[in-house]
Amino acid sequence: MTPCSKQTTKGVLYDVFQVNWKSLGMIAGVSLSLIAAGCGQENIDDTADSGEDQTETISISEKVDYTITGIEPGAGITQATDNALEEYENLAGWEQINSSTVAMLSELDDAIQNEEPIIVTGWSPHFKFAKYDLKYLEDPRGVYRDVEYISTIVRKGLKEDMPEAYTILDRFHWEPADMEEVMLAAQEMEFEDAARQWVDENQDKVDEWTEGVEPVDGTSIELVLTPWDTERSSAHVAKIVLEQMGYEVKLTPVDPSIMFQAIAKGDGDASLAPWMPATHAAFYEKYEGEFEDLGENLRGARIGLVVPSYMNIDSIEDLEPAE
Ligand code: PBE
Repeated sequence: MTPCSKQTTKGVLYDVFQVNWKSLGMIAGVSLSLIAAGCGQENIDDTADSGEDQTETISISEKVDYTITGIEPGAGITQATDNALEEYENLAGWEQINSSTVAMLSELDDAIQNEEPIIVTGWSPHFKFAKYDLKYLEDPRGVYRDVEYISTIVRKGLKEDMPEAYTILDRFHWEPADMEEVMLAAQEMEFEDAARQWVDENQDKVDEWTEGVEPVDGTSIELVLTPWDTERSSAHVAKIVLEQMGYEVKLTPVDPSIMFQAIAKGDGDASLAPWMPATHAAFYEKYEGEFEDLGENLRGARIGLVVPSYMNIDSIEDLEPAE
C-alpha cells in the first residue's frame, strides 16, 4: 500500500483513512512527518496514539469554528468573556457570538443531542447543570474568578427614607440551594408563586430578616433586577417579604449597566442582582461611591466557559488559536 501520493493535502488524507473530526487535527499536524517517515500506514497509527490529547483539542477548536456561544450583549459574562478573549493568547482570532440566553440554551441542547462540541458562556446556579452533564473549563488566568457572590446594593438615602426596608434588605441572605429551589419551581409556575411558596416553606429564615422590624403602611419601593432567573428569584422573594411587611413593591428588569445606573441615580431603590467580583466589576466600578453596598446576599455563584462533559478538554488554555 502506498498512500504517499495521496498525502499532499489534508482533504485527501481524510478520504483515504476515513477519519472522523476527532482526528483531523492530528492528521493535519503530522502530515509532514508522515511524508518524511516514508508514508506507511503504521506511522499514522503510531502518531495517533502518541498525540491523542493534542489531536482532540485542535479539532474542538476547529469544530466550534473558534466561536464561543454567548448570551445577551449587555450581560456581565459577555464582558468577562471579551476580557478572556484579550487575556488568553491562545484565543487569538476567536469570536464570541451573542444573542440571548434562550438561543444559547437551544444551541447547547442541539449540540448535546448530536454529541457535538460547543463552548458556551455559562453560570450557576442554573438548571442546565441539572439537566445536562456539563463542566466549567479551567481558567488559569482567573478572568472569571473561582467563586462569585451576589450583592445587595441600595440607593443613597434609603436608610433614612425607608429604614424598615433597608434593614430587611441588609439581612437578606440565602444559599444557592434556596435560589435553585425557586428557579426550579418557576419552571412550572410564575416566579411570583414560586417565590411565595419558598417564603411559606422557609418562614424561619424570613423571620430572621424581619425580626423586630415594624410593618409599614403601603410605602412604595422599587427593586431593580436583571433579566435572568437567578435574579427573578431573589427579586420576587424580596418582593413577597417586603409586601408582607406592608410595602408596595415594583420590580423593574433592566440590563446590568442600567441596574447600577438606576441605583446610583436614585431611580430605583435597591437591587439584589450585582454579581461580583468578576461578572459586574466594570459596571460596579463605574458607579462606585454613588450607591451603598450592603454586602453579599448569596455566596457560591459562578461564571465561566462551559462545555458538555463528553468534550475531551479541561482548560481554556487547551484551545487553539484560529489560523
Ligand atoms: N448572568 C446571570 C448575569 C448575571 C446573572 C451571569 C448571566 C450576567 O452575566 O450579567
